[in-house]
Amino acid sequence: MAASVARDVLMRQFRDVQRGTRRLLELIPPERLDWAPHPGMFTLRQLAGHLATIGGQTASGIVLGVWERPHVPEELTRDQALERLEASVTRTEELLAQLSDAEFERREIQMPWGVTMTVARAVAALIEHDIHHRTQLFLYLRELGLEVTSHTLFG
Ligand code: NI
Repeated sequence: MAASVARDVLMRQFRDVQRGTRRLLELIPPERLDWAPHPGMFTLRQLAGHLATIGGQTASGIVLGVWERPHVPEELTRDQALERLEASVTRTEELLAQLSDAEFERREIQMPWGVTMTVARAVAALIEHDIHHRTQLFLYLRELGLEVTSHTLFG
């Protein structure tokens, strides 16, 4: 079977995005986990927990058809978020590795919000979602006075 360029590019981008996420999670001041910029927005803990688990949860939906309900424990620590991120990245890669290149590029799946898309497009949507929340975390940390820059993400 021919190697899938689209698959390689998407999976590499997924891993690259997680590396930046990991660097931001490491900078979270543990004493500020309950902080949020505005009432009703994610707290730092909720945001960290969401970023740390969404990959594996989404891969479960994409590959197994089991869409897990996101849940962030109220006492989640920064180190636990980092552990969860590692587990989530591994789980995402292991689940998606179960698919052939043809399935990855062409299998149609139903997303929880009702639209149908290929696995490749769903992985692109997962990455887009990760980048959205990673930018949110970046701004939270800036707001708290930490010296995060594009070098933090890409350096
Ligand atoms: Ni989200």
